[in-house]
Amino acid sequence: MRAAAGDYFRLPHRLVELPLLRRLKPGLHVHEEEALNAEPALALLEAPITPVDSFFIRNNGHLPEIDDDSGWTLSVDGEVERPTSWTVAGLQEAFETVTLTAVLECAGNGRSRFSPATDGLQWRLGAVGCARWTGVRLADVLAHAGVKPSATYTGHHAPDRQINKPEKAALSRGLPIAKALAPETLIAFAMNGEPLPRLHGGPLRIVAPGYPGSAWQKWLDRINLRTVEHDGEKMRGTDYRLPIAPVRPGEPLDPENFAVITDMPVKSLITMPLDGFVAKQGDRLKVAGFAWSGAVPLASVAISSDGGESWQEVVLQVGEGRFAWQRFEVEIVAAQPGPFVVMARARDAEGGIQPLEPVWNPRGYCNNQVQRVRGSVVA
Ligand SMILES: Nc1nc2c(c(=O)[nH]1)N[C@H]1C(S)=C(S)[C@@H](COP(=O)(O)O)O[C@H]1N2
Ligand SMILES: [Mo]
Repeated sequence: MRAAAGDYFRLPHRLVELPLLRRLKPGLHVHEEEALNAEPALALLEAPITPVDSFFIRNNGHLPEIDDDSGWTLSVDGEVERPTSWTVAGLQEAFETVTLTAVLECAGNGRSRFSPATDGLQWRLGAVGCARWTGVRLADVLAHAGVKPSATYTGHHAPDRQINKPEKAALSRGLPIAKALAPETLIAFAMNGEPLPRLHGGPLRIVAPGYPGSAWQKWLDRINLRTVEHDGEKMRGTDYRLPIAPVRPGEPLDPENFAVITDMPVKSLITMPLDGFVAKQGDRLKVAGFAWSGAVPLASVAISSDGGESWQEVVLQVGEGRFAWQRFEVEIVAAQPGPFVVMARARDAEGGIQPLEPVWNPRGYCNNQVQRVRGSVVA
C-alpha cells in the first residue's frame, strides 16, 4: 500500500510520518521518530527480494510534502548542452525502461557494533535490503541533455528539509560522472514491481548499485552537472567519508584525510539462526543468509561454528545479477553442548575479505565485520 497523494502531507509532520510508517511497515524497529529511521529484525530479511514492508527507512529530515506525482518535475542543468525538465511520464516515454536487482545498504549499517561508539544512528544489522528497481538509465537522460566534457560530478537535489531547519536541504549528494554514466545507475520509479513508495523516495529516486544508500537520492527533482565534486548537504567534512590514513579514537580530524565513500565493501548477513538460538546436541542446524559486494564482484562465503578456527566454504545460490545479494543455506551439526557461535565471512574477487574485528572510523561507516550469531547447544 502506498501513501495516496495529498492525504497525509498537509498535516503537521509529527502527526503524519510515524503513523504512516507504523501502518506501512509495522514490523520495523524505529530508531528515531523525528526524522524517520527504522530497520527490520533480521528474521524479516529471509526472502531474496526484500518486501517493501520489511525494507529499512533512512531519512535525514522530514518527508517532503508531495501532492501529486503528475505534477512532479525533474530538471537537468549545469554542465550540459541542453538543460531539460522532465515529468515522470515524459521520462517513461522518452527512455528505455530497465529493471535490475540491487542491494541498498546504508553506510551506517552496523554502526552500533563499533567500539568505542561513534556518533550517528546506532543501526544494528538491518539497514540493508535487496529489491528490484525499475527506471530509466541516468546515462540516457544525461546523454539527451548533452554532457559537457567539463562535467565531472553530479549534484542531486530533493525537497526534503532538515528537522527544525526548513531552509536547509536534508541531504543533497551526487555521483562521480563515471558512476552517473554507468549502465546500472538508474532514475527509478518502481520498486518490486510497484510504483516507488513515498517512504522510499517516490516518485523518483537515484539507484546507484554498489554505492552507499546515501548516494541513492530520494524524491529527486534536480540533477545539476558540476565541474567539481558536489558540495551539497551531507557531502562535506566527514559526512559519508572514510579516513584515507587510519584515525585512532580521540585523534583530531583533518577533513583533508577523508574521501567520499563510493563502492561498499564485501559483506554477508546471517538471517538464520538468530541470536539466542537453542539447538539440541546432534541436531542439524540450518544456517542461511546473504552475501553481496560493491564494485568488486562477490567470490565466496565461508562459515565457521568453532569461533573461527576452521572455515567451510558454502555454495552460493545464483542471484539476480551482479548487484543483487546471493543466498546461502547450509546445515551444520551442533556437536558439543554449551555456547555455540556461528559466523559467515565473504570474500570478493580481488581478495577483499570481511574483517573479524571492525575497522574503526570516526563516523562509524562501512562496518563489514564478520557477524557472530550466538546461541547454545543443549544435551
Ligand atoms: N532526499 C533524500 N534522499 C535520501 C536520504 C534523505 O535523507 N533524503 N537518505 C539517504 C540515505 S542515508 C539512505 S541509507 C537511503 C535510504 O533509502 P530508503 O529510505 O529507501 O531505505 O536514502 C538516501 N536518500
Ligand atoms: Mo544512509
